[in-house]
Amino acid sequence: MAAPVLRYFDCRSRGQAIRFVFAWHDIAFEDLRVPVESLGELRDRVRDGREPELPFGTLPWLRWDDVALGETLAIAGYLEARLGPTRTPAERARLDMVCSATHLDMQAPYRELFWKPDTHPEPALRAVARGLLDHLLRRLQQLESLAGDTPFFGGASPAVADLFVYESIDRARTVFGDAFEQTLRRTPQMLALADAIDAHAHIAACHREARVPYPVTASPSERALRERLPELLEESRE
Ligand SMILES: N[C@@H](CCC(=O)N[C@@H](CS)C(=O)NCC(=O)O)C(=O)O
Repeated sequence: MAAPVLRYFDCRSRGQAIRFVFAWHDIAFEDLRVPVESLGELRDRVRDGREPELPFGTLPWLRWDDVALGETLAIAGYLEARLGPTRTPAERARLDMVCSATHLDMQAPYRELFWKPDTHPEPALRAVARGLLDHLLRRLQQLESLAGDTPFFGGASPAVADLFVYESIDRARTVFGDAFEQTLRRTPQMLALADAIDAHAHIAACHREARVPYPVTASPSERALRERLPELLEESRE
């Protein structure tokens, strides 16, 4: 059987949760990382019909054996069906709900923060960053209410949805540092879920071997904006 191929930009955005799924399951996959600077080029190729394998002209894209898929949530659903235990329709729907909430509401909103020029006026930038942190806390509290008495949404071991929760938390930890850590302590089950996945040997290896990309988005302003964040968030607490 051929190794799965994941094609995505060399940033976290919609691809990192999927990379963590393969890492957790110790599945060697071809991690085709398109440089973030190539977004324009990809758009040109899609427009000219030179990307026939991408169903909607977007990444991520996964090929595994005879299945080829676009759309992040479809890929997540396929991986859960292929790698997870048999579940009832209600259990599957609950996991889909968690994947969708984390992907659309905890990962996609970084666009609003980073797709801004790095000269963006400070009060506005601070408000967007604070707004995103508050939004993440609300989502974590909602996830905490939804969590049952097992360590993961998937039960005793993580489902794909848990790795989407993990990516949302790990990304926020990396981007917001202490400001997010304080937020996370208010949802102890989500903190425990993230710490348990963090401690897993294959996930720890991804971090240790720098296989998790620094950029969250393809925005050329991201690095400069991130460097300003700790100071901005510190000031907004005063
Ligand atoms: N609904 C799609 C959206 C995918 C998407 O917009 N991907 C971006 C990269 S994060 C892309 O490929 N953009 C190409 C473009 O904007 O032309 C999904 O969830 O996978």
